[in-house]
Amino acid sequence: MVRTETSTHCPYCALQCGMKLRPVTDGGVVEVVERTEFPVNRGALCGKGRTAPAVLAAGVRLTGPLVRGAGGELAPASWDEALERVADGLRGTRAEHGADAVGVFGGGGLTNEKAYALGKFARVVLGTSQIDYNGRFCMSSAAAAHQRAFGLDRGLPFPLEDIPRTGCVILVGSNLAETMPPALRYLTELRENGGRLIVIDPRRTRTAEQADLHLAPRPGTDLALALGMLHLVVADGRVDEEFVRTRTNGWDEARAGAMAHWPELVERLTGVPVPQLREAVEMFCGAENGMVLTARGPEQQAKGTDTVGAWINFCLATGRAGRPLSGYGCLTGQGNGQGGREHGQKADQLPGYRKLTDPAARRHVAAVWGVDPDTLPGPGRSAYELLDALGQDVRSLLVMGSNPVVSAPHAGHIEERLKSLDFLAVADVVLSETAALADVVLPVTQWAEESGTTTSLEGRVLLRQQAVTPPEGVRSDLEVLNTLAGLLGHGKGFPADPEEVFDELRRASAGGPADYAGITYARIAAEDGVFWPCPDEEHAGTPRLFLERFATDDGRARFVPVTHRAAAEETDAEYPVVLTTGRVVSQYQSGAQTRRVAELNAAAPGPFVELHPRLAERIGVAEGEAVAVTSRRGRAVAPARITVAIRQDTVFMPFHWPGEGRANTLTNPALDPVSRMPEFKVCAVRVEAAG
Ligand SMILES: Nc1nc2c(c(=O)[nH]1)N[C@H]1C(S)=C(S)[C@@H](COP(=O)(O)OP(=O)(O)OC[C@H]3O[C@@H](n4cnc5c(=O)[nH]c(N)nc54)[C@H](O)[C@@H]3O)O[C@H]1N2
Ligand SMILES: Nc1nc2c(c(=O)[nH]1)N[C@H]1C(S)=C(S)[C@@H](COP(=O)(O)OP(=O)(O)OC[C@H]3O[C@@H](n4cnc5c(=O)[nH]c(N)nc54)[C@H](O)[C@@H]3O)O[C@H]1N2
Ligand code: SF4
Ligand SMILES: [Mo]
Repeated sequence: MVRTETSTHCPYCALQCGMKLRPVTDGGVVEVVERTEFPVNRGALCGKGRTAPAVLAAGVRLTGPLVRGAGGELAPASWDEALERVADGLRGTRAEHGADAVGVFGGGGLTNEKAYALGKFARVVLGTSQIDYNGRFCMSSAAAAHQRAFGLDRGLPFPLEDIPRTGCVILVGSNLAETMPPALRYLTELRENGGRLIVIDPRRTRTAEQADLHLAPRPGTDLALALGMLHLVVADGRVDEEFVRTRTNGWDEARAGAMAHWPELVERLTGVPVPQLREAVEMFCGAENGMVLTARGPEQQAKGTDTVGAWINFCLATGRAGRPLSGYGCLTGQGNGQGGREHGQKADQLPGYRKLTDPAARRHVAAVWGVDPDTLPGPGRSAYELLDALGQDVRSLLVMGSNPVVSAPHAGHIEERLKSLDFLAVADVVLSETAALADVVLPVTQWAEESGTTTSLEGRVLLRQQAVTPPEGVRSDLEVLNTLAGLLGHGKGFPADPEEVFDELRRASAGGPADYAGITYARIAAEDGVFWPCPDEEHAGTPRLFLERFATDDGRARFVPVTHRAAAEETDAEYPVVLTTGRVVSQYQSGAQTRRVAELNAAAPGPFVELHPRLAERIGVAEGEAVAVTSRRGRAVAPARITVAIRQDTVFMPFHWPGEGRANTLTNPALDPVSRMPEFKVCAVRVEAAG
């Protein structure tokens, strides 16, 4: 047997590490082999990437459709029966309650082709405005702030390889060492080159341990912190006046906002001592150039957009933007977190990062789709608002690529809303907690079993190539949409072949902000990825943005005036502790995939509550003992993990598990007014010994 290796990328996070897959049996079993020539990770992988093939195995993944029978149990069914049931369910709702009573919930892990096809399916076949996706819970605040300031949202405006060559990096609320381990190398190299690293995180994480300076603010106070640092920049005369004058608009108003946040006030709000604020400003401004990178810490707040805006203001005022080796960037999270937010599964969006409300965009995309622009619905609800409307305004739902029972804020409530639906269909690779509630479960192919493109956190469009034949009984998401479209009267326009979909996506995106027109499968394979925008096949792609001009009408970046405000839920006598949430290295997201991998479960077997020894002593729990965490929305119980690495007023829970230790039972669905991002990173809780 010929053992050929196939080059592809990891199914999980936005780093999209390159890897090769090598067959180990004739039966479709593969192992991961290093792909050292791929520049981003140079062969390095974290445990999740290394063990990803475990989820390909029968017994772990779904191998046939399931349909809920009269007795209420999910039972095996044929594909014909399952898809007929889905078509009937969606058609029935539409006939009875109108097109907007049918909802679609997508995911940032879907390939560009799938995200594109899903958005088109919703608008053209279902005629519904009610589509959104889990990326709303991810980087939407940074995306909104990017748009506001730069006129364009690409997470990183420069490739990762620039990081080690800048002078100073401020990393805000990113635990890169656990969430993108191979990328830690860029920070290590930065420091080896003499660059400085500042980490801002309420916890002394493995990432914070690498820093020259670690600031540990109270969760939810990043906006004040950024404004306080900008205040010092102004007070110390460190504003880059020339840059502000020639490349930006709106400085006077932004400056006024910062001046209102004097250091002592900021110390009081954040808990970060004034000397540390000064040290951070001196370190950053003392370097020749610098970058500010944010992740979910400051973004997943009900003021996430303004918070990122404040960091962008800080970069603009110091002239650390739109120049080589300087800039603001967001570390996007999901495998296709970047591409998934560009091609139309977002409530207000058309492919190519076009706006659904823009008549020219509607005309362009409608022409590619062969429909009348007037038939395209308008913008729909954001992810949480959509989930919150289930069983009421939205009565049927198709989920593709998300597990909201575990990952949505106020998850107990969302679980009830899902149960109250007239009809729920879930396409997934495993029987997730959300799939377990469905009327129909559609088992779909996974990364190694299909081809498709993803766009990494760098804006680099990558190709995952099929390496194995999927098991019989499993179909791709594109095949599912193709058949459903046919059953619902659209026999054309939904090809199942990914490259055919990509070619259409190229045309649909042409001329838009995220222009993929010049990117082909062949080019990606030959060039280790192509950075968008890439308007034609002769164009080399765009690794670095904004060096000449920003993507606004006049080419200038826009300062946005922002002022600090409190978290949506403040601590009080009844709920005196702050809960924040996040990730551990060995589990991914809702855990639907990684909780099924023995090696990862051994490393991270279950939920926990991280708390400071003082707090543990106060409530009388010892290491490993059960802690009850109660918020206004519910109660969760998990073992104590006691560490001095966290603030005394804060507890941390990872959100990867369902059941009693589900962090999202507690979280607050208060939404950012611009991005509609829920406040995953701050809510008020009470902690007690549960014994
Ligand atoms: N192992 C693993 N890796 C992943 C994922 C995963 O689930 N598991 N998911 C992927 C995805 S989709 C994403 S979005 C990324 C997320 O990547 P990160 O953003 O790095 O992950 P988080 O753990 O959510 O949050 C990062 C840090 O924010 C801190 N934080 C909490 N509250 C605040 C606050 O108010 N202010 C500040 N400044 N910091 C705060 C937390 O203590 C935490 O250390 O990871 C990707 N990679
Ligand atoms: N408390 C708290 N909650 C959070 C966060 C937090 O920091 N704190 N972070 C938020 C963030 S940043 C994110 S990104 C969300 C993520 O939360 P989820 O949206 O739940 O993300 P996943 O667990 O990745 O869910 C993806 C689902 O799709 C399936 N799947 C994978 N690939 C495919 C495919 O190609 N096709 C189909 N049909 N299915 C597929 C997987 O098996 C899994 O069941 O969670 C959010 N929730
Ligand atoms: S860092 Fe992300 S892309 Fe790389 S192997 Fe780990 S999960 Fe996969
Ligand atoms: Mo995410």
